[in-house]
Amino acid sequence: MSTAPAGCGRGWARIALAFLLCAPLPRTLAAQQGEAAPPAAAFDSTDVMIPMRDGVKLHTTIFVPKGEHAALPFILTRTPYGIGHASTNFTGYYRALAADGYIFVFQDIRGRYGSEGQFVMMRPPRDKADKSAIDESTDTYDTIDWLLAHVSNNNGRVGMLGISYPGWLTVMAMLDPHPALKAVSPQASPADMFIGDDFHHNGAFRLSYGFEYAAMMESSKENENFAFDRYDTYQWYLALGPLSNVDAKYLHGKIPTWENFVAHPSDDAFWQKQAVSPYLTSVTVPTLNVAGWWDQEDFYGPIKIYETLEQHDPNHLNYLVVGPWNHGGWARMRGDTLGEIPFGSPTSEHFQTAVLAPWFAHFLKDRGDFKEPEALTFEAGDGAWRSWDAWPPKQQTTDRTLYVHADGGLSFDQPAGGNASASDSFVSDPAHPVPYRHRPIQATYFPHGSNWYTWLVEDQRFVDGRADVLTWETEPLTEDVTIAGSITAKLFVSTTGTDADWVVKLIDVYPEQYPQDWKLSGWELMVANDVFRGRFRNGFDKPEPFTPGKVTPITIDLHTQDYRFLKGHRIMVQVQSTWFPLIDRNPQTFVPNIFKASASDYRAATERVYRSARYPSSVTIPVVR
Ligand code: PG9
Repeated sequence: MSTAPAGCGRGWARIALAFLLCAPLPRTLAAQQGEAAPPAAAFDSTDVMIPMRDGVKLHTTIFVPKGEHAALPFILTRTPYGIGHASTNFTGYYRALAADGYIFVFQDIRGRYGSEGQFVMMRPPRDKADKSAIDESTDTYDTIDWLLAHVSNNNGRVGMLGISYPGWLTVMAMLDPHPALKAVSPQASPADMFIGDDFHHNGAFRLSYGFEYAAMMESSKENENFAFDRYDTYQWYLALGPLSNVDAKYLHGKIPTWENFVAHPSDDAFWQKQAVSPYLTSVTVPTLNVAGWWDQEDFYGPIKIYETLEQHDPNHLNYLVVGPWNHGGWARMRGDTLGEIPFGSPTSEHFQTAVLAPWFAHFLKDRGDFKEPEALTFEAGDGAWRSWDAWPPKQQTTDRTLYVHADGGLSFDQPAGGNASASDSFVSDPAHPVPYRHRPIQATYFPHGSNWYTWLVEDQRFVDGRADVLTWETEPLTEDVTIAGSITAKLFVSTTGTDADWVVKLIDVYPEQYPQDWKLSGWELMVANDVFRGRFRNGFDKPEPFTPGKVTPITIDLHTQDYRFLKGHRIMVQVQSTWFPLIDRNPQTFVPNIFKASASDYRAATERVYRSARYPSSVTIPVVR
């Protein structure tokens, strides 16, 4: 290999340590967890600075298995988080691949850690009319070109994978793929930062994540967590007051991503240029999309990317796997539990050894043991993997609608009766927002432990008794109800304010007596959820005030799920208007830009959810026949 070593300092040592765990091993859980790690000497590693077409050099580490071997394919991961960090996080996952023999390549993207150039958060694809333009796609192309020419004994094929930002970088590589890129696995990649991923959901700003992530990424070239002066960030964000205080008190205009949040409060050209769907007009490379049902960061994205590619897949190269995982859980944990919820088997190990490794081996090494269905999903509640010929399934389900009723009832019966204004209501007070998870709410990346990673599976009883959370539930189910596919809430609402958020949660309520696992007795597990910022009900680029008191329909996409509500459990629906500080507080008074609202704009309002024959609020679920 003719390379230019860039030094073997602290970074190199971290990576080498990580790769103690990435050498070939038998692909069994016992081997992954129990056996001593093979020596670092299993790989020759080299640090290089790879030149891009504009002269910027990107810091890259290459790990070649030692000893005699046939020509090997590359597995490439590009990351903004520091290549030592990426590889240490992904230990088990890379180990499953290493068992097959690959040349592993990790790269710091432009402007991050050891690489030159300028970092741009989610740099949009370049304007192809500008021949000198660069983007993450050209950087990947140039990297692959260099690897093929400079690393000896490669087989001319490259696979690429990554989770979240590195997943999105994988999607970018697919746009103009290098001819040697033969298989990709974008995992938990965001698709649209205004509609469904890290920064906003349905136009509602993800305050804690957006603020903390932007500050972490743009305060320095390396990750640097914002220093909160409190453990419970619920209090910190409440004390912050209106969002204009973020710059006034803390960021002082120095964090470009925060400035973009403020400058683009609607789904304008800024967000649309960055959203990936319009660029996904063909499946250029075999693609294994991966998502987790309880991904606290990017669940919308991977499903959207799969569904968009699926419209352009005549050669059947586009696949989907969804398991009972949080963000990246398929790579980082056994996957037999998430928080307190058991799944009955080590689902991550299954993914790593029975799906991921055979997938890459098939496309990069011509290995024949590849039997991947179109879509493979883990049906939680039941604890079984299911194969589908389409996702969401087209044939196997019937849409059934659960309606909310008086006295907290929920059933498949449509409401009857002549009183159109039958409804339930609550006062939503921005001064006392509903916490999204139980307090104390540690910072997202709090180094001494944060419940962020498992909040989606927390027991929702922590909001029981709050007067600003509406709850409806079925009688105990007399038979299992299995859902597979898309879930949609349709609310008929009114507000005494002129703007409002609507949060809908679909919940599995365990029986009060649950001897299989007593601590789960009565547990309220969110199966689907999302928030909708009411001003965007007629278009995410068209914010409009509510007319106070006027009944208004709102449709909320609760995404897809594969879940079995077991006999004896109940199905619950909850509605609330705050989810803090996950979502910033809606002032409930319409203002042109919430980032510029003043403290006096934040006012309590009465929110009403109708449940009459004329205005039947409901959640529609795809029930497996
Ligand atoms: N969820 C993270 C992220 C991805 C893309 C943009 C912003 C944040 C991540 O885990 O990489």
